[in-house]
Amino acid sequence: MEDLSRRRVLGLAAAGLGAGVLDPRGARGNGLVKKEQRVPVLHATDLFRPHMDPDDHWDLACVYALAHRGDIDLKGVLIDHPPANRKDRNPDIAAVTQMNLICGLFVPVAVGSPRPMTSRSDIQAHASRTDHHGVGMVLDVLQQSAHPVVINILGSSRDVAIAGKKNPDLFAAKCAAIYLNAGTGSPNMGPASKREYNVTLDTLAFAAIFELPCPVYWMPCFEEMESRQERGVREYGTHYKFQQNEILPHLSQNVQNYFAYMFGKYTDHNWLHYLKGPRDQALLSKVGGMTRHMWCTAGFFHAAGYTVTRNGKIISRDEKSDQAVFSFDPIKITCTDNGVTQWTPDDRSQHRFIFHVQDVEHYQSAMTTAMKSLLMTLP
Ligand SMILES: [Ca+2]
Repeated sequence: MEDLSRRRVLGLAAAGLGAGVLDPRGARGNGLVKKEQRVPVLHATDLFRPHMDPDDHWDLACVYALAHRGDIDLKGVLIDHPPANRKDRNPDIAAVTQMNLICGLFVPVAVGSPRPMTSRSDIQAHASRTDHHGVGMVLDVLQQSAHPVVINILGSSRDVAIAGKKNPDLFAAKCAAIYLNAGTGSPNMGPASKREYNVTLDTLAFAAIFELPCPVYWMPCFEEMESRQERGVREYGTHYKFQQNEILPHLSQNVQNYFAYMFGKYTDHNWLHYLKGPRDQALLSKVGGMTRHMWCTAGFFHAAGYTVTRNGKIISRDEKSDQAVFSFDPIKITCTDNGVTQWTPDDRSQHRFIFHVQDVEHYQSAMTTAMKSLLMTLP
């Protein structure tokens, strides 16, 4: 076993994509990394106020922490249109604005399409510019970026799928990778298997992502949906959980207030004064005792050029550590219109990969430790 203490941890991003050592105090400012070296990222998320699943707010904080550190260049936040049956929800522009202010960034926001795809090649030619606000952001970010862009999908696949079908040549040239957080990773998914939530948001869009001419890093949320009891860590599912007070009390007051404003489900417009105001210790203590279920964290590290060891250390993907708790394995995959996936390992595959937990025993604690050290870099 290698001596981790002698290894450089929290190290270099992928070759040519970033440079520097992650400073847990956040002292490494954005100015130390040239902008063109950061990985351009577009973040598509079902981030609502009041929140539905608060994991999207944790994820947003993670990508802002990577942007603040200079690992990624966060090009935009695309927020799904609230589901048709959730008219009490709005895209949480306050959370994005709070994170922009905390990090001194100016990341724009767009809202996704309310129109489900009617086939997996449906480009919704008659949609208004309003309906295609999010689709427009995807196409614009890819067109304007000097370097190929990573796209994170954390909710519906709709807007990215429509954009890809509208301009496949642009995706071939300018989409570095799609990290698709949806579906179930069982190699034996049957036609009657229960669909994962993000798939059900727009099943045809989920299927369409696998047809796009760009790399897809598929991150199934669970291995399968059948066993509802103790959903422990499985090899082909990203799911893990942690108790929020493992991380919350260690974050800056700004970031604690960002989380409290979300957990409090405030729908006032007081986001700025709340952010700068006193900590709501009673609320934070209450939510600190709650378990949070998480899925997407590993993809953020991977896109930024990192992996995570069994001890929760964030290291460069280039280090080829045998201690990495996850990998992305090349596969061949098909997906039906109903969202039923079938995949097999394929060493020749260049553009389709599946998330694979390499260390089932340590994955959950490793991801929690890594997320904590990442979020502690936020000012
Ligand atoms: Ca989500």
